[in-house]
Amino acid sequence: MATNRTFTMIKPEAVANGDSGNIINMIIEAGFKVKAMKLTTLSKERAGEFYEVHNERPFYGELVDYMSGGPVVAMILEKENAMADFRALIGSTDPADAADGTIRKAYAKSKAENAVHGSDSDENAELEGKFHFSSAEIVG
Ligand code: 3AN
Repeated sequence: MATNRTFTMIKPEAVANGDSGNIINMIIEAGFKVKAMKLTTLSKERAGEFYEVHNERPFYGELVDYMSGGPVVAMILEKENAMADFRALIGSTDPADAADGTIRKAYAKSKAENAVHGSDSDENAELEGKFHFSSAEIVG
């Protein structure tokens, strides 16, 4: 059964470019409620742990360096069908393929610097949310 929560991070280049406010606005206008949010910088170790599933991929080292290179905005979001609807809102990994109206179409620079992360399954949404937030940091 689909859960109603997902997890996102606004990535370092989008935070550095001052795009966080506009991205959060797109998320809220799409009907998501913010249940937890923090501005935080991942250490290399924590970024490596977060992206452990990609550790065999050629871009893993680059991804870890990039994601630990500046602050990110981490959020738990709530909406019916949250994970799938959020993946639709962010658009394709490569911004060149992202549809009009998506966050990546508007703000991503490249496949690596692609503005936002969105969990790719309900199970990962739960794990990733817990990776960043204690239960006391999540509003009811
Ligand atoms: P998505 O973020 O759309 O779920 P994944 O899971 O394939 O895409 O990739 C995870 C992250 O790895 C992406 N958000 C992106 O930052 C990075 N990435 C993916 N493909 C590449 C690539 N070809 N070169 C560099 N970084 C990449």
